[in-house]
Amino acid sequence: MKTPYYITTPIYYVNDKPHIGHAYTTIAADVIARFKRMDGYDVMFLTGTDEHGQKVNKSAENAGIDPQVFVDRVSKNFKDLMPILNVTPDRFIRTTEADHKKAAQDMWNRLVASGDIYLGSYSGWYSVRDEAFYAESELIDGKAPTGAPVEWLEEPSYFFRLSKWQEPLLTFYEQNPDFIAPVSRRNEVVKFVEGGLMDLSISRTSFNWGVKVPGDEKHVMYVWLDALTNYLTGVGFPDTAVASYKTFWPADLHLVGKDILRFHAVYWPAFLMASGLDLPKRVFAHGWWTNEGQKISKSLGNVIDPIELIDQYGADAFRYVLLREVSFGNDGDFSILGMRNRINADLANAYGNLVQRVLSFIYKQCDGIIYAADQLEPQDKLILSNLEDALKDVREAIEHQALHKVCDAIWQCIYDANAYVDAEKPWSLRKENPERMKEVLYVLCNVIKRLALLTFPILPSASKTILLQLGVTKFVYENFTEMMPEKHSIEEPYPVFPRIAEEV
Ligand code: ME8
Repeated sequence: MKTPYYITTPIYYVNDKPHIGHAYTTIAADVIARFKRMDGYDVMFLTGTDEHGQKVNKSAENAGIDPQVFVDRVSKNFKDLMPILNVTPDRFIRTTEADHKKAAQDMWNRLVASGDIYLGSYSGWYSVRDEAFYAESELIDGKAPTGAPVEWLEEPSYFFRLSKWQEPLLTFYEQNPDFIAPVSRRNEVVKFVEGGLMDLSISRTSFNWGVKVPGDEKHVMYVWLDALTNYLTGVGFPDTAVASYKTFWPADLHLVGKDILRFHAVYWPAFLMASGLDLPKRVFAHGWWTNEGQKISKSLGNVIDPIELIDQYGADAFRYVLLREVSFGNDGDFSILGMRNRINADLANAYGNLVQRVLSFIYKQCDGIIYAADQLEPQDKLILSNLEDALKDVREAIEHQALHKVCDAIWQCIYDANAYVDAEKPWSLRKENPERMKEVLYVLCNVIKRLALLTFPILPSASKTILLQLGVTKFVYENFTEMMPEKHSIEEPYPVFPRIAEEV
C-alpha cells in the first residue's frame, strides 16, 4: 500500500482576483505534491477559497452584488487559475459548499461538547482586512501590527477558551519540534504563546455572511474557525470513519504564508485539541514577496497578475523563477529583469541548451537514433550516479520544504552535464571514435532523462516534452535508474526553453 501524504495551501479570500502571492503558495504546494506522487505516495492535495466573513461581505457590498453571486464569480477566477499555473489539486474546496458548512458546524458542536465555548460579549479592536482581533497593547499608531486599519467592536459573541490551551500548546511544541517551520518562525510562535493567550471571540452578530452557529442563528461563526476546518472537510469530516479521513488525517503539511502562521500554529491546534482530533504534523510558513522593492498592494497599483506573466513567459518559467529566486521561507523581491535573467541563464542557456545540443546532434549526425552502450567509462558512471545522489538530495529537501535546495541540486547536475559534453566532445568523436561517441550520447540521453524526471515537479510541461522525446512515458521515480532501450529513435527536437530577447 502507498504511504499517504496530505498537503494543503491556505484557502484564499475571494475579495479580489488572485495575485502572485496566491500563485506562489499554490505552486510550491504543487511542486511538493507532484514530487510525492512521482515518488510513490498516495497524495491528497487541497486548495480552494475562503468565502465567508466581513471582508468578503464588504467586497460584495462594494460591488453591489449579492454575496453568493459575488463569491461564485471570484472563486471561479481562483479555480480557473489552477490549470493556468499547471497546478493539480485533488480537490478545490469552497467554504460555501454544503459539506463544508456541515463540517464547520460539527466542529462547533464538538467545542461546545468539550466545554470550550461560552457566551459573552466582545469589546475590542478588529481588523476586517486581517479578519483578526487585536489587543490594545498590540496596536502601533492606532493600527494593527500588519498596518491594517482597525475598528472598535462591541457585540455579543461566543468565546473559545483559548487561554486553557496555553500549557498544552507549549508542551506540544516542545514534544514536536518540527511542527512549526522554519525555526525562526517557530520561536516567534512559542514566544507569543508564552506571553499568555486570551480567550478568542469566535462568533459575530453584526453581519450574517457566514456559517450559522448551531442553535443560535443570530450568530455566524468567526471566519477563521470556519476556514481552518476546511482542512478536515477536504478529507471527509465530519465522517471520521470514512476511508479518506482515516487515510489522510492528520495532514502532513499545511503550507502557509508567514502572515497567517498564528492562526495555523496556535488557534488551529487548540481547536483540534479541544475537539479531540489529531493535530497536523507540520506547518511551514514561507516568506513574503514584494514587487521591485515595494509592498504589493492595490492602493499602490503594483499587484502582479500571474496570468499576464504566464501569457508572456509560460507557466514552467513562472514556476521556476518563483521557487528559484528566494530561499523558501525567506522574503523575496520580484523583478521582471530578474525573471528574464533567470529564464535566459538557467532555463535557456543551461538546461535548454544541454537538451537541444544533445538531441539535435543525435537527430542530425546519428539519423535520430540513440544507440545503447555496452560499456561505460568511469566518468560516465560518475555522472549517472551523481544523478542518483541528486534524487536523494531532492527527496531530502522536499521533506524539509527547502525548495531552493531542490533547484540547487538539479542545476548542479545540469552544469556538470554541460561540462561533460564539453569534455567528451561528441562532435570530434564522430570521426575519431564513433563507438565512443555513441557511448557518450547514450550516457547523455540517460542523464537528460533523469534530469527531466527531477525537473518534472517544477517544470511539468517542458519535462514531459523532453521525456516523451526520449520515449519515456512513465513519470515516476521508480524507473529513475532504468537505462533507455536500445536504438530509440527521436523526432526532430525543438528548443523547450526559448531565449528571451534583450529588451531594447
Ligand atoms: O489569509 N507573498 O487568505 P488570503 C507571499 N483566507 N505570499 C502571499 C502574498 C505575498 N505578497 N500575498 C498573499 C487568507 N500570499 C485566509 C486563509 S486558511 C484556512 C485561510 C499568500 O487570500 C500566502 O500564502 O489573504 C498567504 O498566507 C495567503 O496568500 C493569504 O491569502
